[in-house]
This record gives sequence, C-alpha cells and structure tokens, in this order.
Amino acid sequence: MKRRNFLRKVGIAGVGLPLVSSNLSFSLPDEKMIPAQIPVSITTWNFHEAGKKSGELLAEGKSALEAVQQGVMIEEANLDNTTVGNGGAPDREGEVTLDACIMAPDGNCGSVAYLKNIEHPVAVARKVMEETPHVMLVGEGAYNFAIQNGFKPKNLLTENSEKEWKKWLEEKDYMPIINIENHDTIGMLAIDKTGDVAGACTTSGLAYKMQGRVGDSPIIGSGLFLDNEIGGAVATGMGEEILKNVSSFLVVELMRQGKTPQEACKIAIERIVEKNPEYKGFQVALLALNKQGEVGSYCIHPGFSYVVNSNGENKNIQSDSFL
Ligand code: SD4
Repeated sequence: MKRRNFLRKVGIAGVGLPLVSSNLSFSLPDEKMIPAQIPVSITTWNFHEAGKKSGELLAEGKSALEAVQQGVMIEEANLDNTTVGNGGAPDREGEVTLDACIMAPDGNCGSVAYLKNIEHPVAVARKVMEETPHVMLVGEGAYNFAIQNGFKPKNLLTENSEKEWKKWLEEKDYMPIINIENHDTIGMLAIDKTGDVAGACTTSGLAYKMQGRVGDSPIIGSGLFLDNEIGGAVATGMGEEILKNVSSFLVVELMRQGKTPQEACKIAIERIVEKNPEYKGFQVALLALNKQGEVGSYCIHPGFSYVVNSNGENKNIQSDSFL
C-alpha cells in the first residue's frame, strides 16, 4: 500500500481525529493562555485521574519528574485506554508495542521504543535515563534491560483489543470514533514547588501500525521536549507529521524567542499544515507550559482537550484549532 493511502486508511484510527465536520463550532474561552498557580501539571486529553495524581504528588512537595512519571503510569495501567500501555491496540501482527520517554529538569532524558510485554514503559525510560549512559533503548534490548531491572513480563493484549484487531483484519477500514472510543496518547508536563519543569509521554502508538513502526512519542524533541529555563511541550496525534517537524522542540524554541505557549503551539501547528496539503486527513495537537506556569495548546481539528491541575483542582480545557 502506498504511504499516503496507509496514512489515510489506517493512521486516522489512532490519532485523535474526531469524526465530525471541520466547521463544528465550539465555545472557546477568549483568552487561551491559561495562567496557573505553581505547582501545576498539564495533561493531554481528558485524563483526569492522571492529572489528579500528579497534582497530589506536587502538593506533597514531590518533584515534577516523580509527578509526571506517576501521573502517566495511571494511564499505562488503565485497561480502558486502548492507546496507552496495558490494553493498547496492537500492531497489524497483533502485538502491543509501546513507546515512552521522560525528561528531567537538568536536560537528562530516557526513552524506550518498540517495547513489548512491559506494562510501564515510562518507568523503564526513567531507568534508562538514570542508570545507563544512553538515552534510548529499543525492542529486545529495552525488554532485556527492563527484565534485568526487575520489571515483570505481562501480556498486554486484552481480550477486547484482540477482538477489535480481528475485526480490523476482516474489515481493514474500521475506524474507531476518536475522542469517544479512544483516549489517545498521554503527554504530561509539570512544574514543582521548586519551579523545576519535567515531562513524560507514553503510548501504544498508531492502532494497527506496521510491525516495527515507532512514532513521535519516544523521540525527544518530537513527542516531548523541555528546557528548564523556558518550559516544555508535548505532542499527540499523527506521529509521522510530528516527527517531520520536530514539533515539541519547535514550540520550546518559539517560547524561548518570547512567544506565549499558545502562540508557540499555533505557529508549530501552522508549520505542519503549511508543509502537508493533506492536513485535513490527520490530527496533531500540541500542548505547552512555560516556566511561569502559563499554558497553551493548539491542534488541527477541533476535539482535543487537556487537563490543567493546579491548586488541588482539575480543569478540562478545549484547545483552539486550525479548522
Ligand atoms: C503516535 N503520537 O504514535 C502517537 C499517537 C498518538 O494520539 O498520539 N495518538 O503517532
């Protein structure tokens, strides 16, 4: 199958494209730059439990690094979430393969990709960061490293995900209704009481992807990037487009140049749109937090929302969109 058709036929299924017309109107707040009180965490989509967990840890005085890791691990363990961790949709061979990364305030980072049978890839990514001289381990090497570090192997393909995959094998054009059936990749950024910024991103990637496919989520600069002096950004959506544009890095660099998180996300989404005339066929959403705790987001299609946790409270906010 030609690449373009593959992206059109399969890609949309896993990347948060809502099956709604692009001119659907939304009631959006006028001011999209959300100032939050520090400590703060922001989380892609409507992952309230993850937001709450990170908020509780931050309130206790835990580090931003700990808060983002523990926060996203909630979704890795959530069997109802078919795009992250345990219960994630498999590739077209029926295997669940996971991608994740984590980044610390000192700029250190760790990542795993194409990791099978381990429920918490973000925890393995953190071990890679802290206990190896490397940034990224993939496939068998990542798995062996996890086992050596005490992680237990686990079958991550749930009955439900297997059933859906078999249905897809028969029909090939079945597309889940995104934002309803799927909850998508979790990316999280946090600022702790000391003002330090950390981030994490974890996913099972595109549903029914080709064997060996790795998206943006474990790639530092694409799925996640931060600079403790500036702030951070995370991405969700069509990984191939995020990779091509190194979008999270771009957002942070734009903030470095003085853009607000909202302006930076908008410019980075516009870059993707400018470069690919087929932008209506996929979703990309970017979410950013600057050092002052200001939050912004922008996406191609309407339908992306995110959770801001500060002051013991979760707020779910609809992102502005290009369409
Ligand atoms: C990927 N970016 O693997 C991920 C998928 C995703 O919302 O974010 N879905 O391409």
